[in-house]
Amino acid sequence: MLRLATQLVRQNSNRNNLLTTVRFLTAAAQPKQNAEPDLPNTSFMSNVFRGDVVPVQVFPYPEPTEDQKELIHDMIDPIHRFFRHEHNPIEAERNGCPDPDTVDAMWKMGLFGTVAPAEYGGLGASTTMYATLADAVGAVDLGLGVYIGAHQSIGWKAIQLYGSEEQKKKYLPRVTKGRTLAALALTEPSTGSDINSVKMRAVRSGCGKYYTLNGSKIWISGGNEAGIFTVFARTEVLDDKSGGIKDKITAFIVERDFEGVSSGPPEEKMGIVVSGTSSVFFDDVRVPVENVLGGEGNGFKVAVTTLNTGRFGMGGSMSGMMRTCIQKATEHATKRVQFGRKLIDFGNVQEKLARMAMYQYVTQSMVYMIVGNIDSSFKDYQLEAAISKVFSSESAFLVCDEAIQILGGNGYMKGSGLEKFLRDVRVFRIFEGANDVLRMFIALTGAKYAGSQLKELQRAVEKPAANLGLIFREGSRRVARTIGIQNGNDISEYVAGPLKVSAQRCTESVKMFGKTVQSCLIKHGKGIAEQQFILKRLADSAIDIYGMTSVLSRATRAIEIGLPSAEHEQLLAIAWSVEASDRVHSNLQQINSGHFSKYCDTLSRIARNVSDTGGVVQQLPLEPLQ
Ligand code: MYA
Repeated sequence: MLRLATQLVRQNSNRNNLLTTVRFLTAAAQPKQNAEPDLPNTSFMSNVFRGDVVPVQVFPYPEPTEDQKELIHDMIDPIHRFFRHEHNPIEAERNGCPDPDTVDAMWKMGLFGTVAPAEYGGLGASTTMYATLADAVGAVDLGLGVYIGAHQSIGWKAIQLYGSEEQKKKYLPRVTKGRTLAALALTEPSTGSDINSVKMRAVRSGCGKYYTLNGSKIWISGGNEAGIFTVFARTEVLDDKSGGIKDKITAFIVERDFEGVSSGPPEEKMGIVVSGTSSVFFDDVRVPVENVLGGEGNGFKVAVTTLNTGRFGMGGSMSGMMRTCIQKATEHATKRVQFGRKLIDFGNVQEKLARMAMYQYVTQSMVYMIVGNIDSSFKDYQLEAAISKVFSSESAFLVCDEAIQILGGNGYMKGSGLEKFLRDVRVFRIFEGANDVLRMFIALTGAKYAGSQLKELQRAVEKPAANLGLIFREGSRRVARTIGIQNGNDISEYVAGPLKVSAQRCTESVKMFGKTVQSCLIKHGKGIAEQQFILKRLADSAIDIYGMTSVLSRATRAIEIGLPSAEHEQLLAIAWSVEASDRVHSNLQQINSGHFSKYCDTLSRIARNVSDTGGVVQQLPLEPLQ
């Protein structure tokens, strides 16, 4: 650390700012008081699928440590200044890569190894600090965010999570401080969201010392520059249970220098041009068995866990990007005069700005809730991470679009910077798990958790004598929930006075949600997996409930500690709770309504007609009957 700081001082004139930056990034994550990692499933959202409020991860809002508070105060300006002044997004996009001096400075500051422990060359920063870095980069250039993020959110993440001591010692210092970029090589021509459909093969040699990899990967972020890849391939694995051979996915650490590794040219794409995306080819590549990552046949788990831990980074960068859009829109709305009034004096501009502010607030509140939970050693956050990815990427697109609308013709011009943001942000709804697929993941994972409890109860009812305790407990829990007296299930118990009415809305949403999930499970059983019209609405409701809870918790903190922005945060939380709870109600009412299945059937038939025709079905209204 000392060496890094000294280097920085030598190489950068603004000594105090940069030292503060490094101190900020290295602030250790302190386990929080409320951390109870041993509880069965502390995920707030998993329990919401059962209609239960388990507050441990969400109330109170995660509090920064004293160290972090001090450093946040000192560092925000310097790090923002660094990205604003050392990086020119337009020029970098024109060149198709970041300026080498900017990259050089980022390596020197340790920004490519933020959360890796110091013993492996990283800064040893907390996840909370990483989210703050993502926010700072996102505010300036999402392309640069992906350049750094694809490297450390996912590129070398699996080595940190699953690497043996030898693997960590060998590879982490190279990617954290050794100027070697890392990439996650998962996607294939026939494998997008469906990880299990990976086709690439790795065959173990007769001597058992190496695997031979053959195949190709596409759209790999950083694929053209990376020196180290985490590659996923199918291997034959001895199945412990059956004793037979099974075809399973295995993760490997592959070096570009291994013979037979090559990459294609950077793809031409809509945005995030600064972060190269390319194919990577593996032609009879020999990979030593020591480079198997996370154990043979465990590749699926390695992939999803790596992706889970990376997804909040997107939310961080989206939150920063929205902040810039809001600033630009505000600047215009407060200066531009039309029809004799400033734009900000028009109700419809006010509504746009208010909603933009809410989307940003909800996104940021979710992200810092999740990273606070990760830093507190909670393990169950996969649902929340997926929710924040979906919500933040869609909010950022909307906010940017509305900012362009407020700026009008000026917003459409390249000079505004908003046009680039809109192109850059579009992919965030597609990569790191397409939002449509993640919605299904959220709804199904939650429903499965709720269903496991129903199954337990069903089993208990089959043998009532042996399970009276469970039946009684569950029975009284359900009655209590129905008549609204279940202890701890009322969110208004946890919020500040002015937010109690909003919290009641949230509680009502949770209750209605739990009941709807339960009735869907009873009605469809396992078949729920095929009910995507229902799953989508359940996922949207879950997203809204998590959003409401995050802002109620954060605004409560603001009120209780008397932040200068408390009154504003209170307004944001109140307004958001109205909108979000109305949406939850409407989505769930649709599912519960008698005509829903007919309506879904109509939509399916329209889609079939269109796909059977290969496009729009009807002729122009002017065309004669054929
Ligand atoms: S990289 C490529 C990204 N690719 C993806 O994200 C693929 C998305 N697909 C998936 O996540 C999974 O395949 C899905 C499930 C979710 C579709 N955590 O039968 P299953 C368990 C824990 O449902 P599938 C890129 O884009 C599940 O519970 N467990 O599986 C570049 C079940 O367990 P059990 C999970 O239908 C981006 C079992 O697995 C998870 O096949 C660059 C089977 O489940 C999970 N998530 O798939 C980004 N999923 O058997 C740069 C499933 O016990 C970002 N399971 O019941 C930069 C941002 C800026 C940062 C700035 C920094 C400074």
